[in-house]
Amino acid sequence: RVIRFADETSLPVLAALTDDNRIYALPQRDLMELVREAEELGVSPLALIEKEIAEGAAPVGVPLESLTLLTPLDAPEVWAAGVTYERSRDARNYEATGGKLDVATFYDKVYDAERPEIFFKSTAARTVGPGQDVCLRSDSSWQIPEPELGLVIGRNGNIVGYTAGNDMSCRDIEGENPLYLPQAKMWRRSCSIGPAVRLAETVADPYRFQIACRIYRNGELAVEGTASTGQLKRRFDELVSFLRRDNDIFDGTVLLTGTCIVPPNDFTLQDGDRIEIEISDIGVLSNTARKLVP
Ligand code: DO4
Ligand code: MG
Repeated sequence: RVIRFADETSLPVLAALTDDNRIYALPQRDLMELVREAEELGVSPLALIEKEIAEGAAPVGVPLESLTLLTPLDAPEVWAAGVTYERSRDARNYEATGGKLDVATFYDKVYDAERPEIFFKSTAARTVGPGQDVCLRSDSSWQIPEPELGLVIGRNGNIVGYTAGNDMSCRDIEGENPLYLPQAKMWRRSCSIGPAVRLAETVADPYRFQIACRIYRNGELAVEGTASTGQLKRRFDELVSFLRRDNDIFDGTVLLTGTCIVPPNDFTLQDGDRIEIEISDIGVLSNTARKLVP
């Protein structure tokens, strides 16, 4: 895995995190620089990291928990796919129809259509990393986190790695009118990614990631859900290919792949709730929800 942390002068340091939790500071400034360098050398990113470690990359002498982790990369853009799991389709139908689950909607249509739903979710400036606050909108009273697997993509559409992401969402704004989707999805600090990027070449089967979401209120577990990327309706390369149709993407773009865990319909996030999103082989992304202070 690859992480970034802040050094004592608050500058970002790129580091490799081994499965037995050893950490090595890498000379590259960020993940995509490492990927480009590996391309130029004709080796894989993992092979380049192994070479750096063999040639003396500095071991970081403190445990992971005591580092100030940053977003694992400055994703220039974060896009998101929607209604890619049955659970998301059913939750959206509930919002849009006031609970009349037998009514067919555009969510049913998009779930079955050839073209997936893909929307613009965030920019680097709106995206936070592990341990940072995500914001709650002041004009919504039905807000949830959406735990999602994120694909880290290179400019040519190659999947470099996988991370965890939170597509914070306002169910009331989206349910009122689908044209309000951008407002239901994008505001200050409405997206988080991290804590690490698992290099794609180290993943045998990306349809076997286990995803868990836990929400703590006043230190007590209030909501818990689990799912697997095996339940995804689409293929990851299919989502990437639609994102790239007649579109330029930048190195390090993140594509969130949709949520498969939705809290109960009577749940809304409150100021101070701590959200944990755990994805197997990636790690735990933890953020606290905070009301926006103008
Ligand atoms: O249709 C709206 C958004 C869907 C979404 O974000 C998801 O399924 O994760
Ligand atoms: Mg989503």
